[in-house]
Amino acid sequence: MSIREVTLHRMVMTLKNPFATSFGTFKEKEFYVIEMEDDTGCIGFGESVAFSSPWYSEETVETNKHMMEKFLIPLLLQDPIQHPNEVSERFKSIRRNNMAKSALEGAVWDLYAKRNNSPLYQVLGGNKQQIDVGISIGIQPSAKDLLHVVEGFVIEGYKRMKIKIKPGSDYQMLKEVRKHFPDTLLMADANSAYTLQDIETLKKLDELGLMMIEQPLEHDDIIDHAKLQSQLTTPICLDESIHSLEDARKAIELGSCKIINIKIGRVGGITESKKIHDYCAEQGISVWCGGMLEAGIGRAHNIALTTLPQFNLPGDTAASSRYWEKDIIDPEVSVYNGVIHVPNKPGIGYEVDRKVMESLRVEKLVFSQTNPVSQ
Ligand code: OSB
Ligand code: MG
Repeated sequence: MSIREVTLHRMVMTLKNPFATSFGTFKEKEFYVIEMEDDTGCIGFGESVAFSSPWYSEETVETNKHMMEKFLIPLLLQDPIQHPNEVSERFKSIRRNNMAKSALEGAVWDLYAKRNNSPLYQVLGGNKQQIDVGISIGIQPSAKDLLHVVEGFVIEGYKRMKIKIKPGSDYQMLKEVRKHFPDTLLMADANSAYTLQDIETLKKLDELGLMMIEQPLEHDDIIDHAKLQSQLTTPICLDESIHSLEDARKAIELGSCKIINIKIGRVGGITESKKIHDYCAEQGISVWCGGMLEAGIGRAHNIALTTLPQFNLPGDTAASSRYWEKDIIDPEVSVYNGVIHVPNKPGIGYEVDRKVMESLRVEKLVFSQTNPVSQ
């Protein structure tokens, strides 16, 4: 397939409720929708996931734009592509910038599936008609607030509660939740807020029967995580530390984690996500699909990926309405009793609602084979 034109739509969407992590509070999400058209007029969509500032990883919305515009889009427009698996190969000469690469690769996958008139999840080899999902809950001002929020999501039927923690908002808060919800699947996500000096606090969490603790230590560490895991019964799940199959292999070999959160953007695309998934399946390591407060297109890619068999724990892909007044896809992603029904339409399985998208768009850039530099 030959890619004729790539359009970048820069979006700003306001979150319904601010989302607080150990690094700060999000009120809105800025990102690019990637629209990719082939020589037959078929269109695929992707979504960039980097945030406006580089707190989660070094990438930002601006660096995504720079990399796509100056390096990655010209590489895609240059020669035809037979299969989306070739995209990461083609981008190999460019170091890291995984979220920029992944945004484009996602559009290639959608385009490829649509050309073949098949749902993306089937093209990926997924085998689930429905997927189980949990929810990620931001840091709350008090235990009372947290209990109230958790109760709402338990009633909605989400399959597990992930609660953001940081020093000073951890053991006591989670203990209250455990007391009121003895049978709910609970986990914590620290987004790298601790060091080994906090080991006593982290060990106390073992009392609470958590499914796992996500990324307690530094984003670029797998050594201290291995030391910590050897002293905890709670499984460690790595998020920020895993950018590739090689990272996953090393972390598993060292014993740095027992579970991996796969985020398509963080690992550079669906092809790399599948490789990590397959390796974890061989090694008996559970995986689940993380989230980056995506709008509908990114959410749809996550749903397709989650249909692979080793995604055997509930992910963070919640309903569109948890984040947005109005999502950019039609229908929106809906969750009933903690389950998403996987769409059977070609490609990502949801239509992009152009009216909504254009109403929230702040910039549009077009690149074509004849004009690989934006008009
Ligand atoms: O660490 O998984 C994370 C949100 C923003 C950045 C990082 C993370 C998160 C979440 C929410 O936990 C995931 C979601 O609901 O999309
Ligand atoms: Mg995380």
